[in-house]
Amino acid sequence: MGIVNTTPDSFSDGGRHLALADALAHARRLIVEGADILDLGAESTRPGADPVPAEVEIARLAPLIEAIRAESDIPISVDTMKPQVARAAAAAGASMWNDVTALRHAPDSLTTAAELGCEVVLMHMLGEPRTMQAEPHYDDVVAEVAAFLAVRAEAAMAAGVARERIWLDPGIGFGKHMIRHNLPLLAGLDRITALGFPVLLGVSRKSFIGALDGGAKTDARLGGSIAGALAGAAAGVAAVRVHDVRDTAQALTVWSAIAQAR
Ligand code: HH2
Repeated sequence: MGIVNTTPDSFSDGGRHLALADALAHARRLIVEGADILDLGAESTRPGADPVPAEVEIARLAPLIEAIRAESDIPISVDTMKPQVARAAAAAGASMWNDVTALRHAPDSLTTAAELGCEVVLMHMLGEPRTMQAEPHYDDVVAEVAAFLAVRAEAAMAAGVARERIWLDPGIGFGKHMIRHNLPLLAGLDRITALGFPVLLGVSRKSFIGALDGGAKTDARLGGSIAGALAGAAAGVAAVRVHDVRDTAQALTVWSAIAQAR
């Protein structure tokens, strides 16, 4: 899954693809590089990010979705917590709703997902983006994240979302201590895949990579991002959400060729 952030403030690429033409050029590049899904976001979820009004999100996303749709049938996911935005995105041609709040943000999130009939990504986050990195605490991070995701999947199904449309995501970096929580979660991913839903994993350029590698900045985290993607592949995740599609796709191709030769 290739990331297209049409935001002024995303943590690693904010401002680079805010204009429609730039975002479209980036989407085209990711398709050529081997993305199987595009994930479009118009509101940063980085710690401390300011909320974006729904109309602004829609104004950034709908023309971009329509432009991509006009030239490609690649599945389009939209990274938003707002049902109005998910609706507008679906009308423009998106088929997947990636919600970092696991359909908890608005009272009509669950029913909207059911009504749209789209695929949904339910991600784990402790707290909300503005405050999530303030002293997160878990007794057993893998068990708690898995239990949360199982409960949200049940809630989605109870609201009418078809089981086969549900994806789960442990939410690396969302209300997790960089080392104490993210690493056990990555080591315990098989307990998330064991829940029986496709799992999406997002490690690309995240802070724990810098924490492990002498403070490496966002644009110097490709090696760590690929290491995380391969850890996900080894645990059986269905997709990895990445900024650097070409290098990640190559790593996954070689990794799976070796796995098949075993
Ligand atoms: N991570 C980010 C945003 N959305 N969605 C899912 N399902 N999983 C993730 O791990 C995830 C996500 C953060 O990355 P990015 O989009 O690059 O930054 P920002 O939120 O600042 O736009």
